[in-house]
Amino acid sequence: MTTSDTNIQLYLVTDEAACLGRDLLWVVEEAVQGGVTMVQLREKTLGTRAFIERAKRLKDILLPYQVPLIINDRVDVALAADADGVHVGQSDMPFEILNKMLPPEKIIGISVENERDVLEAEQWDISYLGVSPLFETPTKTDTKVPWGLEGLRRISEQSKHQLIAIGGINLTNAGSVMQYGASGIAVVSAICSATSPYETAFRLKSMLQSQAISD
Ligand code: TZP
Ligand code: MG
Repeated sequence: MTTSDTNIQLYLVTDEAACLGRDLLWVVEEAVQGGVTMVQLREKTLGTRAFIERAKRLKDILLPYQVPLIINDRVDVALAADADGVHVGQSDMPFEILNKMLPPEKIIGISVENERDVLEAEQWDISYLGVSPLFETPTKTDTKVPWGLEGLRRISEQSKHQLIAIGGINLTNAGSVMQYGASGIAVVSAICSATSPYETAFRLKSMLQSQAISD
């Protein structure tokens, strides 16, 4: 199995602020039991040591479920916690350097915000492209212009990579996102802020699976 075969169908990106005061690790485990296939630990305020500690605890939780742990932005934290990979944006560590720093089996995901980013990423052996943002979202307001469903379709016609759409995706629109060429969806609030993260992950997963079967 190469990293590009990784099952990223239902990707949970964490945000403690979206968890309605509940413990983030509890929310993640519920979601994984419901069907999440990959988790990205995204921490913008933790110090390095606390970030590593949290990553290690999350890794211990995810291990029995065989769900990969991806670290947002911080290759040093990913290496320290022996996480399964790193997700970077366009202003983070450049791919060529990241690729040298990480062992070859690690997953690397990159956000693409415009057509130029997509073209550039075609030359790289990356695990997936994060199509960011697909729709406007209150969870992240410093984003570029949303791709929209037609933008997603355009990328899917050009790119060899798995496409994971992120931004404003929920139970209502997840089905159409898949119809427009995504191989998976990444969500924050749809799961972190759900009354039952388990139930919502389960319903999202069932929807994605039925979509895959009808293809
Ligand atoms: N990157 C692009 S949009 C986004 C990130 C981290 C936030 C997505 O949050 P939500 O709640 O799923 O719209
Ligand atoms: Mg980043």
